[in-house]
Amino acid sequence: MNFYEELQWRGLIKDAIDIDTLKDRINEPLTCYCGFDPTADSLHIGHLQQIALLKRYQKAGHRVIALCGGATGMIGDPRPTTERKLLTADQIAHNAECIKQQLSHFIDFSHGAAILENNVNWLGGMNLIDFLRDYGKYFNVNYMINKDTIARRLETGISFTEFTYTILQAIDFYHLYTTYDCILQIGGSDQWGNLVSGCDLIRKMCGENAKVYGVTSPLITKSDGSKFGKSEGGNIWLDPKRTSPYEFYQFWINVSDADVITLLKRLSFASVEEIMALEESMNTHPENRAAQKALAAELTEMVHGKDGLTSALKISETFFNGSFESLSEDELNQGIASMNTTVINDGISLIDALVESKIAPSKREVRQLMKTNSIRVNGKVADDETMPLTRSNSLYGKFVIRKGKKNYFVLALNG
Ligand code: 485
Repeated sequence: MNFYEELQWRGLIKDAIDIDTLKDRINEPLTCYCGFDPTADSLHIGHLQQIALLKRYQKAGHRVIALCGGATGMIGDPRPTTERKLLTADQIAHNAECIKQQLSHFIDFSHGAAILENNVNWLGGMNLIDFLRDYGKYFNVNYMINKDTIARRLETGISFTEFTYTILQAIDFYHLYTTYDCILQIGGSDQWGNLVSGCDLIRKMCGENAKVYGVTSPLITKSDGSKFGKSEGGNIWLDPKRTSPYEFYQFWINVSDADVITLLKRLSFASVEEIMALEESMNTHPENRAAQKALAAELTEMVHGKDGLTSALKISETFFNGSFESLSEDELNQGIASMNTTVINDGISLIDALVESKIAPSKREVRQLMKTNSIRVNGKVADDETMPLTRSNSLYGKFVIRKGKKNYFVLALNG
């Protein structure tokens, strides 16, 4: 399998500009880029596929450019539904710093095999008259309003600000083409219109023979049609302060059998053979969840490092069947972040606490549950309903209650 065939096998090619030429050209070294707008202070798993793709290009011997949209972030790529709220210049500058940090965690920019750019460097100081004369002339408004991203906003309305966004992204491609001989832009399928704008602009400015390309990859969707990458609390972020390594690991461990192989192909660096073996194992022994475990371990290590993975595994193991005493306070907090917490008074008996916190509807129910060993307190089966919950038998002031196999709650001592 050559590089192009592998991208295809992995499902990483949706639409492409001039694919017939590119499928050979892509097997020789080239320079390519992908842009990220600093709309938040962290990237999320929706960005992971393009980050991994940049790494794939780099591994295949290509030079990659990660572009931080310090200027485009000030404008906002039109969303399908509504106008974006403008962020302040300070917010964008702060977010851009955070995102650049994150990108350098994934891609090694130190040896010239990769370049980190920010479009504020060429768009930031551009003069309005130059913009309109040098670039605006190449964009036909009739053509622009038929572009997908703009067409679907015509009903609800689109500001002139967002309307011009695609021109700015096109100028970026032109700039990177003339500065770094960058001939390929990649992005998710929602970027198709912007990739076309860029290639069109370069051909108009540099001549029809300019060999430039764009490749989109499909956005990740779930087999049941629901939105991918959101947990109940919102996005799954790459910043451990927003989504802990444990939560991140759990997200991937819980993907369905119907989705896991697609995700491995798209996001993992496991070889074709390794992924096929995991698929085989899923078909013969689905109960082992080997594919989910491999995916979760690889991505957690990629995003949170070896230590992040080690603690995610330890917390998962403890919550599944382990001894809670070995958890650090930070690990305990990662584990309980998404659980329902009730504050209780020091010294309250277990049975009163369970009823007051509505973990069980009545004392009778608590006794019933305890008879079948269905209540665990910090990992241990509870057999004494009168047990007082005090600081000395708590874990950092907390009690993790497990009811049945899967229902977890937290009781936290007051103060
Ligand atoms: O020259 C460029 C300037 C900005 C951009 C790209 C090239 C950013 C782009 N317009 C954009 O909005 N990208 C999204 C973002 O930044 O969050 C997402 C895309 C997704 C994928 C990802 O970035 O929605 O498909 O490309 C990397």
